[in-house]
Amino acid sequence: MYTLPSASAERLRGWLETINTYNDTPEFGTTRVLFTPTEVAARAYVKREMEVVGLAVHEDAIGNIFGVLEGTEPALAPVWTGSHIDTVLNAGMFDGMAGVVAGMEAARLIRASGIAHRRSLCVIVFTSEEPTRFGLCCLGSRTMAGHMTEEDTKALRDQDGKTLHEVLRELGYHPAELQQIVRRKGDVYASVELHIEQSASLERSGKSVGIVRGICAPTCFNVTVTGEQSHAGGTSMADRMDAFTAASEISLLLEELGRTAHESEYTTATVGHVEVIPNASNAIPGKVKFSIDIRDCSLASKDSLIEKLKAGIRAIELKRGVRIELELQNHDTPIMCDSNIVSTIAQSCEALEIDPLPTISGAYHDSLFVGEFAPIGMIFVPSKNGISHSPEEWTEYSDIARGTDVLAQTLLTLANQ
Ligand code: HGY
Ligand code: MN
Ligand code: MN
Repeated sequence: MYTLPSASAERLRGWLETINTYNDTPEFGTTRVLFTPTEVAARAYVKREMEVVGLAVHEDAIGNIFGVLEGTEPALAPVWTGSHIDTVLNAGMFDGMAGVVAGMEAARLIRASGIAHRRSLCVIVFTSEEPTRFGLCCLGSRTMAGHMTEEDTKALRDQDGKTLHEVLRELGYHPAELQQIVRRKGDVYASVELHIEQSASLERSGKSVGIVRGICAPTCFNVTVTGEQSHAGGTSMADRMDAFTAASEISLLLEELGRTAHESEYTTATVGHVEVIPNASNAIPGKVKFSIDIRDCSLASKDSLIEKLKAGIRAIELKRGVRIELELQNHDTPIMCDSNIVSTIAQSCEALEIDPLPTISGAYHDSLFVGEFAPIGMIFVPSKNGISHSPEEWTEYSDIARGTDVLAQTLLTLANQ
């Protein structure tokens, strides 16, 4: 246990409220989409504040931001913390941002304490944890794990048809140098991300800190159902090939499988984005495009659900005479957290007289990909009513401060291992 100053809830609040002013939908939640002028301005603000804290700031070829507090033995593999500042549409002000400001505050506390730490500490803002702009999540950490090439950035397009490659080049980043970002095992000693829980387990248990044991991983598909566009009044019910009712049947099948067909209690299945063509009240939809998001903490359980889903989709295709195309976006692997980091977080909680809740993350995080090359851990702080990805998202600043105290103790302990 180290004697560190307590984290300042007011400072955390100031950072979070200022980051939240970089928002494209102030009338309805928070929207800060990757590499838009709003997000770029928010990045600049965070970089300035990192420098105020005393961190040496740099960015890599895909825009991951690093704020470094150098250790006494800088040649040793560093300890990482951090999260993201991009959001989904009409979101809240804590998802990702809480982990970034907690990392900055933990670094500030450690620096103010004057206690030596052998390993350097890096506070990271990962590029694009959300899939909002390019349909693929965790672009920065996915690249670090070696899953993103320059060719991939040319294939990812946003809703306006612009590629990630073009956007990176326009902002002065270097998509040709992505390979230099790739990390190998041993490059990072430990990584600990603080995040809001985005679920209600902490609140229901009356606890203020969660220790994450494992992180569920997403498998995402874009589905296109092609039927026959026709007149709503002139086409008899028997003569229709209605793409929307076929899509609806797939969605209900997915919900049923999510509820019943799995071995793990952490399975989720969601249709979140739907596009109906021509979207006219008196025309039978000829085409429907929609998203499928399946999560699980067990890969075997997720794979078994996907097989059942594909069989069910084939049956719907035959029965309704429509064509159904499934385009896989990503099929990511769940991960368990590192036992040394989990016990270090637990010791920090004990030293701070906090009784933590061991938990599983239903949401994915950049730690899912960092965990492919480094030992990871996560610290959760409560989400009011378990709500996230919504303007109703709320976490008490005092809870973020308590979580930051645990984070600072944990980072300093790991940095001296
Ligand atoms: O969707 C997720 O799990 C993350 O919050 N982006
Ligand atoms: Mn999110
Ligand atoms: Mn997040």
